[in-house]
Amino acid sequence: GQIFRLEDYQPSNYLIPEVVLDFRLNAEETLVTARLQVERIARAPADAPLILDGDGLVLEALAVNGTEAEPADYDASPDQLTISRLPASRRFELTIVTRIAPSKNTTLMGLYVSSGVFCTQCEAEGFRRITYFLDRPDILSVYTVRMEADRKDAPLLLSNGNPLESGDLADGRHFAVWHDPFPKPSYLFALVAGDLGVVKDRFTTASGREVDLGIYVEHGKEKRAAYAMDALKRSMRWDEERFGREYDLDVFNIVAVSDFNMGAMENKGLNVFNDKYVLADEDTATDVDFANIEAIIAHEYFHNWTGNRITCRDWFQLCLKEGLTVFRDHEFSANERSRAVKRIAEVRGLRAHQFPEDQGPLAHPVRPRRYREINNFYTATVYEKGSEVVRMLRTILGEDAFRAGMDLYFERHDGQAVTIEDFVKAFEDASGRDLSQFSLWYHQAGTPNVALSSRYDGKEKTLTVDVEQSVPPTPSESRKRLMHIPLAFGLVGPDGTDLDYQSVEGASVENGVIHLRKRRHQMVFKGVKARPVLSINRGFSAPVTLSVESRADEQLFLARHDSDPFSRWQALNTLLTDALIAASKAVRGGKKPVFEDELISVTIDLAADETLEEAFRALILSVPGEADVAREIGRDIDPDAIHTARGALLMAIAQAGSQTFRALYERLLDNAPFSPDARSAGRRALRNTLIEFLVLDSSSPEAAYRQFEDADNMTERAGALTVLAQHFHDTDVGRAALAAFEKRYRDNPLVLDKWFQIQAMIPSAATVSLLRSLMEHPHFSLANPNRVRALVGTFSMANQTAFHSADGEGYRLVAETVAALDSHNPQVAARLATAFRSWRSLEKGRREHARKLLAEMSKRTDLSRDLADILERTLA
Ligand code: BAL
Ligand code: ZN
Repeated sequence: GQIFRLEDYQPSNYLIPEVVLDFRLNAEETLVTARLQVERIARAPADAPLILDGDGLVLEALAVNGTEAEPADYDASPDQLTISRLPASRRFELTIVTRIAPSKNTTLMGLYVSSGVFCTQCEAEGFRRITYFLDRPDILSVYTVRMEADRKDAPLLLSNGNPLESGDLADGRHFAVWHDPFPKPSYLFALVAGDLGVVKDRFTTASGREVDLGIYVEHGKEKRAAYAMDALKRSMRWDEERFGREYDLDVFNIVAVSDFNMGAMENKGLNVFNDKYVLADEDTATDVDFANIEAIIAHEYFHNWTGNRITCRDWFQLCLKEGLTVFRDHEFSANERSRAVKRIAEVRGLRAHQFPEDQGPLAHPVRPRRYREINNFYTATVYEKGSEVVRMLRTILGEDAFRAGMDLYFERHDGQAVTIEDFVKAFEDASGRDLSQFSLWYHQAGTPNVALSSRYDGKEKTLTVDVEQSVPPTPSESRKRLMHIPLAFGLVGPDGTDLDYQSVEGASVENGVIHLRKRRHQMVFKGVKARPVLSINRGFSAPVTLSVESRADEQLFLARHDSDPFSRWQALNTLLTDALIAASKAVRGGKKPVFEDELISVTIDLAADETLEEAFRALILSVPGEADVAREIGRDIDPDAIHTARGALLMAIAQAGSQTFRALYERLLDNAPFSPDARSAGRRALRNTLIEFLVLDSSSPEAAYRQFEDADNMTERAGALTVLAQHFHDTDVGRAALAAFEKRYRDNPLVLDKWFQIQAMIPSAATVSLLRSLMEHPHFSLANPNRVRALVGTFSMANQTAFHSADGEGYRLVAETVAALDSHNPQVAARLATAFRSWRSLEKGRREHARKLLAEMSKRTDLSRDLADILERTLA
């Protein structure tokens, strides 16, 4: 397949300043008439052909300046329309008529039908499935969209921008016209037509613009959109207050659909959402769902400036909008919730999803230099590491200079399609700083490692710190350059407060941040009055791995006393991970794992510490997962040994914490009416972690079953069911709970997804066959991405023992699903296939099973470009 390279970027010879689209909507056959005002750029030769992108299109008619084109003057294939003879004038009009079949579109790209609703998904290259176009993000056009549909089936007709007119037509049909005054790339085009319920509200912007807000959902689900609406209004206000960004149209609409490849899409003025990230109430959504809805509503809304008003020059620049917008939604959530808890959750996510990507065959820079299929680059690296890079930029510049850089970026580039270089330049110009070394974070793949050791001289009152950075090789990048790594730190004194020092040599230190720029730094802190413990990378200021030479008692001290809550969690997490690695080794060597009493007691003490917020204490008790331990081990992994080791640790904590946990669990019971706020969610999170320890300690499912029965909200009900499924799936109680849940929520797809998901995580040799039978369940369907992700995606990402079962049957199940899905929805198939990305780090037997299956799959001749690309890179 063709490889696209950043260095090959060429501006287009033609622009399309204006587009008028006309849709005759019909599920089986939709006619699309596109009237394009085309302009040849001044320096292009007059005979330059115009090559428009298509994907599976049928051309019905083509006219140039209103006259039907001569067949000899153009060439139309499903994937391209080349017009070789064009008017001599630089401006002309093209009229293109295409015929498409929305009901047959299973890829969920372009125009398709989801539960009877016409909707679109055009990012990255879906617009070319609707009409022939210069389908690239640097072609900005003003769109006017006219839609015609059956009034009964589709009383609602929405597109980007503001509504212009609407009315009735003959034969029960009607029409509406929308106009978006802001030039935009084709990937931001959207239309929705169908019969939906709506929640309406209004928002007045800082400068007094009245905006009509609408969230469209299936009839009967309107109440479940209330939280999303509230999150939307808070997001709009926050972007004004924090970044000075106001909304710019008269309407802002969100539509929830049930079949969607991604989480949501930021189409100008008409966001389309996976309904999972809109619909919530206490009976059907967990606190995690509420938090995700808040974050994603914010994310898509924030794109209005970072992505839409200023967009990407080409798809290599994807992180320009995504990394930045993730950073903005993270800051928003931190503002609305607990900053420390939010940060810990972000870092856990980064380590779980981005680190393995960066450390495996699919590693790529935040701004990639090449791709075969851009859909495969909507990755944790582009999004999450991209956000970390922006966070580091703020750490380095400080809040004020960062804001000045953002202001300059908005002012300078509004209405443009730009690059990462443009973005970084705005910060250089606003701050007067040289960010060239820092920019390597965008260009160089791999997770840097920072090795650190320190020694204190009590006589001289000096602390000497030796630091060394290294970046491991990644595919096609064997030699790495030195990075600028900002490490926030503190010298924690005996009483837990940070010690002062008089001066420091060997590296620049500003506002509590060490700036590493060289391979090695030897730093000397002078005038340090007592022996400190070095607390490093506070708040996870840089996305690196650390190798710290420090004693366990120093980490324990930090866990108990660091003034930075993130570092307290990190210190404990490091100790628990090290203990689990040692225990896994013991298990593999046929020994019984043992854990230090002090490690167990600090965990329990922190969980019980009433001065700390409950959500933080819940994170303290969520001991590192099996995948976290596997990642840290890094090679020759035996998932069964890790599972056994972790089980032993949970049991040790459960038994030692027995009394404490019991009392705490009762005390946390909240009789107040449900509220999704962060504090209440924290209490429920802590109760949910405690219930697992209670049932482990008592060896009985009773307490969990009681919580399952008594719960008045989904967080506690699903939490209890998860514990029952994990530990008591083969008991009557476990089976009864699963059956009761299914009966109650059979008709609610989003909740039924949880039922599939919880079973996909069961750590048992029987889970593969359970999954095979669940795939025969009347409510299972490969056509619905949420369902596939809930069952097979969860299995591959969150069931270490069964997915990696030693006989290879877990791999086979996933490989077969990927293969079956590929002809239907390549994007989802390719994403599922990334579950194999760490195959080389497994022990020999499993590695061989995975390799064989991957090799078999990659031999198929009918693979989609999406899947072929993932398989080829995974095997390389
Ligand atoms: N642009 C694709 C969905 C998102 O990141 O918002
Ligand atoms: Zn985004």
